[in-house]
Amino acid sequence: MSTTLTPPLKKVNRIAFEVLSYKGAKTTLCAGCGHNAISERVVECFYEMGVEPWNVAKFSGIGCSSKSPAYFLGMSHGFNGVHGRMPSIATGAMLANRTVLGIGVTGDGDTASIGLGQFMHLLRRNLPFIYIIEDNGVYGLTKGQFSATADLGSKLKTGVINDLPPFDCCALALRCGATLVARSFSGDKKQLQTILKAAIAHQGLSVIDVISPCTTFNDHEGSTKSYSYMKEHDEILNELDFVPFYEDISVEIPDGEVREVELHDGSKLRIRKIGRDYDPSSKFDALKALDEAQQKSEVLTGVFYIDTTKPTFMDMLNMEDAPLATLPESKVRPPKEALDQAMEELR
Ligand SMILES: Cc1ncc(C[n+]2csc(CCOP(=O)(O)OP(=O)(O)O)c2C)c(N)n1
Ligand code: SF4
Ligand SMILES: [Mg+2]
Repeated sequence: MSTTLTPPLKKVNRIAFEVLSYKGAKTTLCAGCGHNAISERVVECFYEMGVEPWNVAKFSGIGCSSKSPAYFLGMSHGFNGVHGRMPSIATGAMLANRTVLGIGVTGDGDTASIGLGQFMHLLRRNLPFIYIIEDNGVYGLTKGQFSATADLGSKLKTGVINDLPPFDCCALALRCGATLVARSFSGDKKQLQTILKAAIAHQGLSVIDVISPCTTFNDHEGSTKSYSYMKEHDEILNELDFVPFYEDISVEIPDGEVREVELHDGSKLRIRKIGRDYDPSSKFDALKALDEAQQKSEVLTGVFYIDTTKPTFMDMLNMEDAPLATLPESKVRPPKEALDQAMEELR
């Protein structure tokens, strides 16, 4: 007697893809590196949100962190730029095709040291883009020198003490124009997932600074970016919940305690304050909270600021919806009369 075995049903997301379709190459980073945990969160979030991987473009610069896009979304487009120059490449690409979802992964050196100028200009523009800083306070790839986010007084393995104050990438992002600003820790799976999903749904520039310990060069006693330091000093600002647009969950929200922010695609980010009075639509509150935390040597994590109303760079430039490469010549090339007129004016 023969029995027919039914193969087990494969788990798929809302666009019928398995999680495998969201993975990339096998990582070559060190065991325990925080960057690996962030790649895993990216895979999970893009899978769970049902993002079409072929409609995603990944960007990075140079560093261990900047190698990460190779380890997720293997079916997506990717561009690995020069050290610190990812923002201008990403800006050009996103302008050329506003139908793709852009995600950049960078390091604290890539962003706050060599790439600071590029980062600042990206912040001004509210480009719809997810900008993840994998922040370990050192240049991991070149063997662990201090970066510009290293805290004053923190110590290298060699005993060298950092005598310069750090740039706080979230404070810069708040001051200069990003519309979703958050900090998380690579070891906080739920918080990082929620922030990433909100960033996927947000139409504007999301800056996510993720403290991501470098197990090889900056995970020792005296480091302020180590796993043990984060365990003791992670101060969570708010509890976060993400309700995607395709799950119609209506829950009574108690007045005043939870703020619900509706994102561009109809998803909702629910922000519940913990302890202190805090308004995530106030840059002033956010900067004050960051300053206070720094004075107490705490690492504040959570969503600091969100604004869903500010026009994006594409809106400001009045860009076409269609990718520029698909526009007919009649649209991209000025007619002969326009050129003749310009020449006439130059006479
Ligand atoms: C123009 C240029 N300058 C310097 C370097 C050397 N370099 C490569 S990666 C890096 C720093 C990487 O640090 P970070 O961005 O924090 O990434 P991590 O390796 O810590 O993840 C440096 C200085 C380079 N590749 N190119
Ligand atoms: S050197 Fe540090 S940052 Fe680079 S892969 Fe190893 S642990 Fe990660
Ligand atoms: Mg680094």
